[in-house]
Amino acid sequence: MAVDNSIKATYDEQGFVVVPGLIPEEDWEELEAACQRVIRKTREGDWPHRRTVGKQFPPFDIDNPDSWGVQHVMHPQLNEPAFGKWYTSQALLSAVKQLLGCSDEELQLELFNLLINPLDHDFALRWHRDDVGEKATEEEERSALQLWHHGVQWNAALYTDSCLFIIPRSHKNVRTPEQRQLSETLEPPKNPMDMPGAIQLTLQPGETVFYNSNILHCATYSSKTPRATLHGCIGDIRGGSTRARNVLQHGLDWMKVDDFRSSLPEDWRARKMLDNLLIMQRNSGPVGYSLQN
Ligand SMILES: O=C(O)CCC(=O)C(=O)O
Ligand SMILES: [Fe+2]
Repeated sequence: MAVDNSIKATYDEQGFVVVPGLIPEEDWEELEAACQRVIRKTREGDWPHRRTVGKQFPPFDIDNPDSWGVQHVMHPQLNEPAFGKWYTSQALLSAVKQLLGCSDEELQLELFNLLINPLDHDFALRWHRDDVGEKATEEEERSALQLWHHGVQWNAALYTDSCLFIIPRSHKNVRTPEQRQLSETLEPPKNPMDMPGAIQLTLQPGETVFYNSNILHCATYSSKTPRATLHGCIGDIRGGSTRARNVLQHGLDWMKVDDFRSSLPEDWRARKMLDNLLIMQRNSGPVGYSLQN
């Protein structure tokens, strides 16, 4: 029997897979410079769309000046074409299509943010699945996991990044009683490695981890360790509106404006991806939020 070495086999089995080399050498400098500019704007208070220390999940507020993420890096007001160029690049989309098992026409443009180190406070996210509430019953958890096959999320590190902890294979399994107990409050863990089955992921510069965003995961952010990690997701329209809440809770109305469309690379696929997102947006009512904040 042929051994299946594809990234998809690992991704399906483990719920994540690490892939090197998706940021082409010749684009690195441009992308890193764009990251540095948007990080500076965010820290200086010139970019309002940010992940605020003190808030783990959307909606983010403005209560703390310190930030752990820059939201909406493809927003035309940031005027940084390097982000849209990479988000729609051949290497990245070819990995995404492999993982989703879908065609170019079925790709759906979704979120693209940048995860950064806070400057003045360490911060952490509790153990969670991105779109399944912490109090979900075993039955609710099982049915949510069964329909989560139409999108993939990734972290692509520009600098060595050890922030993310995950429980391999937990994208297919409901929580054990012990895992449930350690993930049903809003408190981040004192030590993520106390969670049964947890591993800490370390990405070297240029490595990308693709993960099922409903895998159990958490993260710790040290103000001492520089982080610039490209954090995005792409869907597959065969999922219909299953991803609407997860994606639209971040506030994507700005994607409706022509300025955004015309800022995307001159590529039919980028436009088609946007059209697919806009269709999902039109077909969805108010989505609320996935997790308590
Ligand atoms: O910081 C990370 O790598 C994970 C972020 C995360 O889990 C989230 O935004 O839901
Ligand atoms: Fe998450």
